[in-house]
Amino acid sequence: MGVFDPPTDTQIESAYAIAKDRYAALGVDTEQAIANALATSISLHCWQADDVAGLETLPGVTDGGGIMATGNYPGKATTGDQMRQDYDKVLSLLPGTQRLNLHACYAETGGKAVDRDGYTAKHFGKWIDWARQSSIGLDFNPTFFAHPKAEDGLTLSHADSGIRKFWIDHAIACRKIAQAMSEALGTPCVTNIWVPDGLKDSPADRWSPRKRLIESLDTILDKNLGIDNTKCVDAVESKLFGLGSEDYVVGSFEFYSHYALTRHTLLCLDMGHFHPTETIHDKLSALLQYHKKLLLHVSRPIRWDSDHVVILNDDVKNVFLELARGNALNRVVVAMDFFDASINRLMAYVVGARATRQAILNALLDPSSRLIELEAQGKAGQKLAAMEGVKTLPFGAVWDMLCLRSGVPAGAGWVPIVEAYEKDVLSKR
Ligand code: RNT
Ligand code: ZN
Repeated sequence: MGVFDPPTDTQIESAYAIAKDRYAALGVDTEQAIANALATSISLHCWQADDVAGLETLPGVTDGGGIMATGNYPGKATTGDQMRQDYDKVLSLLPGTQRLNLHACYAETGGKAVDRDGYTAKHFGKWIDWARQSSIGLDFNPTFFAHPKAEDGLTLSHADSGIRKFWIDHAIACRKIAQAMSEALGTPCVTNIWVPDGLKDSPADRWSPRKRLIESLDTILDKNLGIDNTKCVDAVESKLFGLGSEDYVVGSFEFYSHYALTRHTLLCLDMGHFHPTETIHDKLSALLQYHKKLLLHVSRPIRWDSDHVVILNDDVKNVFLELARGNALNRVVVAMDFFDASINRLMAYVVGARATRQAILNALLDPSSRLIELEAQGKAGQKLAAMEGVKTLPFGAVWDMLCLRSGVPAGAGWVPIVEAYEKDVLSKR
C-alpha cells in the first residue's frame, strides 16, 4: 500500500462513527464542527503560483522589497491563464470555502505599458471573470515592492513627496478596483496594505517616516474618495524586520495596531512578522478586546520570516484554538501567506490550505468548556492531563469525513492527482 493511498469510504465511515462517539462523550458535536470548519473561508494568496514574480511588463520593474522566494522548481506559471489553470486544480482538491487573494502586480494590461498608479478594474477583468465562474470571492493588495520607485526601500513614508504621491495614487486605484471586485462578485474585498518601508541600519530619525506614513495612509483612506468600506474592507499589515530593513520598519506592530484602531481598519497579523520565538496566539484575546476584526496571514517562519509552507504545527493550531475558545472565528479573516519555490507549487498550496483548515477543525473539536470548567475549579493538574488527552483523540477520522463529504480525496490521496498534472501540464511549460 502506497503512502498516498486514501482510506476507502467504508473505512472513513466506520472510523468516523467511533470518533463521533468519543467526541460526543466530551460534549463536542462533530457534525457542527465539520459544518463550521467548512464554512470558514480561507483566502488563497495568488503569489505562491509564480514565486511573487507578477505579470507586469513595464521595463524597470525589479525584484526586492524585502521578500524573496527561494528555489527553482520547474513548472512555474508565467501567465495569468496558467495561474488560473493551476488554481482550478488546487481548488478541486480543497474542502470548504476558498477565496483568491490577488496582488496588484498581477494586472493584465494586454501588453500595454501601464504603471501602477494607472491600474483600473479592467486590468483585472480576467481575474474577475474567472472568480465569478469559479464562484469564489477576491481579496486584493496594492503592490508596494518590486518597482523602481521602491528601490530605496521606502514608499508611502519616503521623504520625496513625488514618490509618496505615486504610491498614494496606486493605493487609491487599488481601493477602487477592490470596490469594483466586490460589486462584481457580491462579496466584500479585503484590501491589505503592506509596505516594505524601513532602514537597514541605525536610523537617526525614526520619527519622520512614521509621521509621513500616517499622512499617506490617511490620504489613501480619505472618506471623501467615496469608496464604500463595506465593499473595500481596508487592512494594514505590520512587520518587525525584513531583508534590508533589519533595524527599523516604519509600519511596526505598535504603529499599525494603533493606526487600525483609530482609523477603523482591520489589523493584519502575519505569523512571520514577530520576533523569531514570538507567537501570535496570545495576542488574539488582547487585541480582540479592542479591535473589531483582524486579518490573519497564516505563515510559517523558520528562524526568520521565511514564509515556509504552512503545516499543522502548534503555532497554527494554537491560533485557531484561541479563536474558537473566544467564539471569535467570525472576527478574523483567514488568509495565507507563504511562497516556496523549491517544491511543486500546487502541492505547496494544497498542503498549506489543508493544514489551515485542519487547524480550524481541530479547534472546533476542542472540548474547551470542559477544560475551562476544570480550570475554574482550580484543578490545574486535571486540566493539563485532559489537554494532553485531547491530543490523541481521533481527529483524523473527523477530518477524513470532512473530506469525504466535500468530495475531495482524504489523507494524502490528492498527491497522485497533482503528480499527473505535473506530468501533463507543468512539465510542458
Ligand atoms: C511581506 C508581507 C506581505 C507579502 C505579500 C506578498 O512580509 O507578509 O503580506 O508577503 O504582500
Ligand atoms: Zn503577510
